[in-house]
Amino acid sequence: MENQARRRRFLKQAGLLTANAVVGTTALNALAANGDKVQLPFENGGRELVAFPQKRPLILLTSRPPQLETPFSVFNEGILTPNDAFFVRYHWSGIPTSVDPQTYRLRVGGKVKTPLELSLAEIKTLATPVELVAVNQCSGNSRGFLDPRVNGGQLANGAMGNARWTGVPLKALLEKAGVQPGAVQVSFDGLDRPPLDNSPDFVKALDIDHALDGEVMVAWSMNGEDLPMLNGYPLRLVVPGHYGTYWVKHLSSIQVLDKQFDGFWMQSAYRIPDNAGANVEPGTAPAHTRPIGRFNVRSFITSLTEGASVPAGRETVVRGIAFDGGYGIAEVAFSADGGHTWTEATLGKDLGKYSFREWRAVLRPSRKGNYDLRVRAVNRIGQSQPMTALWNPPGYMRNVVETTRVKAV
Ligand SMILES: Nc1nc2c(c(=O)[nH]1)N[C@H]1C(S)=C(S)[C@@H](COP(=O)(O)O)O[C@H]1N2
Ligand SMILES: [Mo]
Repeated sequence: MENQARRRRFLKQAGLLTANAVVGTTALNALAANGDKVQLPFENGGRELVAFPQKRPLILLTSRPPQLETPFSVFNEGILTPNDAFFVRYHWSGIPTSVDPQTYRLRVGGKVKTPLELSLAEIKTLATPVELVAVNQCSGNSRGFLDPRVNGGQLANGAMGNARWTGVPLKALLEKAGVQPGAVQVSFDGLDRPPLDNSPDFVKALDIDHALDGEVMVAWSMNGEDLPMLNGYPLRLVVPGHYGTYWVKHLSSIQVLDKQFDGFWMQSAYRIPDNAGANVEPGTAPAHTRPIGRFNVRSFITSLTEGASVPAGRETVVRGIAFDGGYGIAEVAFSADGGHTWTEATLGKDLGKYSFREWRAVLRPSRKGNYDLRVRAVNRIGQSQPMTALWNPPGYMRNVVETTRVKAV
C-alpha cells in the first residue's frame, strides 16, 4: 500500500486526522465505545472487544497504551496468526502512530568501527532477505490464570501469535558496522517513549553471541505485508524462540556495549527465578533472578472450547497447536480421561522449529457424559509441561498442561 494512504487510514481509523498526530486519550478511548463484550475464564475477566487501526476487534486490556489480546478462536483458523488479529503489547503511552518511511533512520552505534544511520531502503538491500516462521509470545501470557493471582496484565491465552517474518539478519547489520573486540551486549531502543522523563524508556539487550547468531532478525514484514503500525512498523527485532519482551518494535537505535546493559527493563523487569522451573513457592519471592529467555513448552486444544458438546458413540477429530523455545516439538500426547491414559497425536506440517505445530487426535467418547481433555507436548530435547501449574511473582512462563472439559451427548 502507498505509505501516505496507509498513514492517513491509520490516523483516520484512530480518529486522529483532525487532531495532532499524537495518540491522545480521547481518541483511543473513543474507539473503545464500539465493543462487544467477552468474559475471560477468571475473576474480573470481563473485557470489551475493540477494533484498533489495522486490527479486527480484539480483547482490550488497556487502551492507553493499546494492549490487545487475540481471541482464542483465531488459533483454530490457521497455523499463522493473521496480522489484523495479532496481539499488541506496549509499556508506555508515547507510541508512534505514523512513521515516514522516507525519513526514518536506524542508528547502529556504540562499540563499532563505523557508526551507521540507515534508511529503510538501505536496510532492505543490506543483505539477502531471510524468512522465518516464529511464535511471538508475551512473558505474561496466561497470567490471569495464576493462583494466587499476581499483579500485571490479566491475560488469558491470547498474548501469543505465529507469523512469517521477513527481514535481514541482525548479524549482517552488526557486521556492516563492525563490532569492536570486547563487545558484551547489544541494546535495542524503539521510537516509543514514556510519558514522563523520570520513567525508564523501553530498551532491551541481548548478549553479543546471541545478537550475532544469524537468526535474530531485523524484520519489516509479517505474513507477506508491512508490519502493522501496532506491531512495530517499520522495523522490529525478531528473536526466535524468545519471549516477546526482546522483540523491540519501531526499532530506532542499536548500541553495541562493552558491559552488561544496566537499564530498568533488563535489571529490574522481566526477570525470573534463577532455577530450572523458573518458579517459587506461591506467595514467596525468589532469592536470585535472571533475565527471562526462551519459551518453555506449551500446547493447546483449539478446536473444542470449555463446555463444548461432542457426539457420544462417534469419533471427533480434536485439533490444536504446540510450540517451544526453538528445539522443535517432538511429540504431543492427548488424554480424554483427565490424564490417566494418553494417546499420541498426529503432528501436522512442520513450518520450522520456531513455529506453532499443528496436532490432531481422535476423541472416541463411548458413553454420554463429561470428558476431561488434556494435551501435553514434548520437545526434541525432552522438555515438557508440568501437570500442576508453577508460580512466580510476575506471573511469567505459565505452561501447565491445559484441561478442556467437554460433554458427550
Ligand atoms: N518499542 C517497543 N517494543 C516492544 C514493547 C514495547 O513496549 N515497546 N513491548 C515488548 C513486549 S513485552 C512484547 S510481549 C512484544 C509484543 O509484540 P506485539 O505487540 O507485536 O504483539 O513487543 C515487545 N516490543
Ligand atoms: Mo511482553
